[in-house]
Amino acid sequence: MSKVKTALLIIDVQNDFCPGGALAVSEGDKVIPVLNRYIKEFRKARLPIVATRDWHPEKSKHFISGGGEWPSHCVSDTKGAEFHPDLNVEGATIISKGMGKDEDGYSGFDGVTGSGLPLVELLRDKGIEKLYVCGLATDYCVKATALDARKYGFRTFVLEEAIRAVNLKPSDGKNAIAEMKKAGVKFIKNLDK
Ligand code: VGL
Ligand code: ZN
Repeated sequence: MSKVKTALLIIDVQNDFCPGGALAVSEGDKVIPVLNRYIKEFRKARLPIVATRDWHPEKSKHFISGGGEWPSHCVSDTKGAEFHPDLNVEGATIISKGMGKDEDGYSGFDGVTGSGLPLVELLRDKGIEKLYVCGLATDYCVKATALDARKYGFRTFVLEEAIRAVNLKPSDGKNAIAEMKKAGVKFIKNLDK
């Protein structure tokens, strides 16, 4: 792994985004074995692992019931909001986002740790310069997080085998990848590249 201080940033691998969940992403669970391999490598290298979670209130403008776009999902402290049980998240720093009732919280950079520390401060405190972004969903939270990461000046890589798209429109995932590439996000298949 590279010498530049790097963090693994896992986006929203929660029950509601996996098959059977309230806002299931097709093949969302397929990212899990891939992610578990990355998690192992980061642990071995003693590099930080951060896992974001969508953590909405019961009533939110993010939901159709509140005038938004989505069926209710990832309501805080429900089964659907838990990380998928097969994801090895122990030891990861958890970032919660979308907690306000007027908030979408697509970007991990809209989120905070349990003690209220914003993601960008957590990463800067740890001296992180480079991010590997992965998880769900390509066309919403992965995209928003990767674009913000570029804005904050991080070298940003998306692990292309460890993302899946919602694809409300079939081309959304592809378009999201193009938009990220245009913003300077690199797509890689493996950590050594
Ligand atoms: C997400 C739609 C709604 C995501 C979150 O994690 O990509 N997508 N809320
Ligand atoms: Zn959401």
